Amino acid sequence: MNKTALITGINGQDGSYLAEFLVEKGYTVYGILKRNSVAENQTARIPDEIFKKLNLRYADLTDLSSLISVIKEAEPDEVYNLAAQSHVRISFDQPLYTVNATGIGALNVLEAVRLASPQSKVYQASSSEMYGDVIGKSQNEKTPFNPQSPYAISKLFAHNIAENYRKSYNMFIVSGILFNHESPLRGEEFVTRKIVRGLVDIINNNLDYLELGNLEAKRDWGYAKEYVEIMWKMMQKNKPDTYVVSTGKTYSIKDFINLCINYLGIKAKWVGSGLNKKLIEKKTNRTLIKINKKFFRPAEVNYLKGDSGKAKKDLNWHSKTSLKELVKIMIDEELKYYSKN
Ligand code: NAP
Ligand code: G4F
Repeated sequence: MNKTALITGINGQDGSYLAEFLVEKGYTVYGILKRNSVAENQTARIPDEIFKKLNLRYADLTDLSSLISVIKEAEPDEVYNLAAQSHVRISFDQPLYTVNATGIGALNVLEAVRLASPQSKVYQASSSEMYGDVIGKSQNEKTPFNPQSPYAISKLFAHNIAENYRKSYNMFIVSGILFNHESPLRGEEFVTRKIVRGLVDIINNNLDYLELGNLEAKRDWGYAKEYVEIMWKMMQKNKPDTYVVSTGKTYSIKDFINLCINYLGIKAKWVGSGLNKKLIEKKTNRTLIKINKKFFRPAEVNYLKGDSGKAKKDLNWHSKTSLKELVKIMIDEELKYYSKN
């Protein structure tokens, strides 16, 4: 195939899966790392045999000249812009950095491509968080956006400027509005991985109890490994477009916990309400999960459920992994990791 791809955010969850996917397709893969990235020398997320084949360079989304240098060197056919300050709660603590990295950073990628390699195709990682306080039962490409956090507002700026560059400069820029997607590679500070890791720590007596925020919010959770394939599929179309990617099913954080404790064989019951809600193990009366208001957000996104009918029709794509299967994948991997360390 002999194609070259550049991935920003290559050491994140999606970047790691995408790097593996593209190397296996025969791509030459470049990736950018920040100076203090965890993956400077190696990353637990990328298998050794794939890591050896990557061309990693230092660059930062907030530094246009570094992006131009890498793009000039790589001359990529495809640029996947996956880098971002991607944590919604942290975007309230670091709003200026988030706008700079996640919003202006995406514009820097577009400008670097426009100036140094305008024929390169670009994928912009847009997010279902842009829907925010949603109107309607499910969200598709025509649903209005109503963002609720500095992160979502930054992503909406990036999404809009990407669509604007597509039109204004006739550049090949696709935008994937991906709903939440999880995996064993998910950062430990996101709720699904935090729950899986926490429960496995508790059953191994390494943690007394887990503290969480709002358990009533609902999310449409898919499997990250499947979602990187559709990023690539969008880039292979003749014309650039915008697509929603989702499972079409929604579950609360509490539903996710219930699936986890069932899979782990923990017999427990929910007691109390609001900030006093707790998960108690039946046999021992021990508290497994408590609520701590520090994990609530100043503004919450209560409900997300995607409609990816357009992706199904145009890209022949649908998600295959149910949430129950995803829970199994994540817990099995966590237990494996635990037994090794
Ligand atoms: P992730 O694990 O948080 O990865 C983000 C990556 O961006 C990390 O590798 C991080 O590097 C890098 N990064 C952060 N700031 C940077 C900067 N200033 N310059 C260069 N690199 C920087 O996120 P993910 O879950 O893989 O998601 C990938 C993309 O899709 C993100 O843009 C996210 O916002 C978006 N998205 C994710 C989801 C989801 O459910 N996962 C859904 C919709 C959209 P370090 O680790 O070295 O800091
Ligand atoms: O796992 P989360 O932090 O993901 P969130 O906020 O939905 O954002 C993720 O998905 C977006 C796509 O919609 C991406 F764009 C974004 O980059 C990121 O990958 O939180 C999910 C829900 C929230 O409602 C939150 O309030 O879980 C709730 N939650 C309850 N307790 C918690 C906690 N979230 C976290 N992170 N930690 C808790 O203790």
